[in-house]
Amino acid sequence: MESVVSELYGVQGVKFGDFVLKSGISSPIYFDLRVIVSYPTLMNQVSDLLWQTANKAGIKCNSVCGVPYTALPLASIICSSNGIPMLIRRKEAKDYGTRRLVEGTIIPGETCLIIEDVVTSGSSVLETADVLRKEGLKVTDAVVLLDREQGGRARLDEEGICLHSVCSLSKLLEILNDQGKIDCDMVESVKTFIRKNTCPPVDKMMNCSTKQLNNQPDGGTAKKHYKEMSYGARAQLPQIHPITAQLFKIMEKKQTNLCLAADVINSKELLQLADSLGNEICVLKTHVDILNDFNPDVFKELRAIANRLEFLIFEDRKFADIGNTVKHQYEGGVYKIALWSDFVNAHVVPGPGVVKGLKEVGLPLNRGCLLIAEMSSKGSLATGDYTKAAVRLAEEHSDFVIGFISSSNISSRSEFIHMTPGVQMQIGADNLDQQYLSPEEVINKKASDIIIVGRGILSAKDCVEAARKYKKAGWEAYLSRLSSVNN
Ligand code: 5BU
Repeated sequence: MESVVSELYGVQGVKFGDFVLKSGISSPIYFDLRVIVSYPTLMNQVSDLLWQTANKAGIKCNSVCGVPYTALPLASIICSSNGIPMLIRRKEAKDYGTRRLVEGTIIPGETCLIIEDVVTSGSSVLETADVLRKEGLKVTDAVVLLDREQGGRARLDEEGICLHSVCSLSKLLEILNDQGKIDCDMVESVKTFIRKNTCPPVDKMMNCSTKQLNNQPDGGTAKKHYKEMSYGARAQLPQIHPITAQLFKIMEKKQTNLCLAADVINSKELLQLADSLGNEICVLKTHVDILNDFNPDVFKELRAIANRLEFLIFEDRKFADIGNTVKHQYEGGVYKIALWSDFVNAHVVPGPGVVKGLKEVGLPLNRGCLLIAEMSSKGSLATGDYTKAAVRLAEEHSDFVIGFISSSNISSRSEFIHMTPGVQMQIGADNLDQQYLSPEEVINKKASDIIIVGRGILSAKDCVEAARKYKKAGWEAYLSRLSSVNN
């Protein structure tokens, strides 16, 4: 193993320095094991070690599946060298209609062993296990080259998966230190980083205060639903999209989960609303195409107000066409939405293409997208399997999709945000089939994250006072949700 660790260091599969992770956290160590595909001898050695570890543990399996993508070639080598059937998990379904997520012959009831390169929180292994289990396979073990010792083992254990690692992070540090490749200060600095960024077991998390939760980068995602996690803790999740992290941080800092639906038809009024209500909200939602007097400068000004008063801008465009068309609608035309809107939303009715098209424009600009999984209007057809399909699509594109428009929480993944329209203090409806729930119902009972309020605020005599009332109601509902599950 010593020689493999040395090789990994030599090919820069493991690096030391100052790295900013996707979550925004600064780390002294970084693994990029994708590079090993360029070193065939190393690939064979790593695959060998993985298989030896499985054998030593006495694992019996009918097939092997690598977590995409880095572990795919490792699984191929293991299967080919040892004559074991392989299964390939697709990250994206080939065809939305047939939705084949696993390639290979699946015999329900058989056992599949998962292979992975690095385990941190365990979420990638769990995702693959979920997919395999849904196909009727048993998943009881996972073999990993490197366990970062950040809580993944305990989390997997809770889900009935035993983790076997070729090497732990402590062992890797020890080997590289012995070989003189890193000094004792670096060893200490990595160990401190790991200590501070480890997800404790769930039973301990259940007793954590909100403050403690906020300091947990993984927020203890194991079985711990985000109903039980603070917005601040979720901002630190390893897989979080930068826009969602920013949003959760704003919510925690300003103590608001209120989004204003700024449905006005005059630009001056829009800017005045943004200016006077900006302190009360975390998001301002626009419908740019209802403005009678749109001009691009309005959105420059709106952006300046958003930056000053710290809220995000969400253009409720509801894209719903083929990828190529939505790409143009998002990037170009009169409105150039991608230029000024932090995130947008899309219907899932066209299939994955709509997300792929928007992503081509949005990803390079660090934008995000919500999928419309449910609607607030009476008789909406977005229910049942349609809603579930939206969740799957979000999971397949989590580099761009940040969450959902839905009436309640519909995904167990804490990094997704849920925003709910159709909110007023009084439960009821308007005369065009909009239906209303209260902030308490939406945030506390249905465990959504953000209330979207339009006329509840805009029709009030004093909009600022009304916004404060909704802000308070939304936040109190959130606090009581947290305290009811954490006490
Ligand atoms: P209201 O005035 O609070 O009813 O406004 C609700 C806003 O949310 C409005 O801008 C709608 O376009 C938007 N909305 C909605 O009401 N229901 C939905 O399912 C979706 C958006 Br998606």
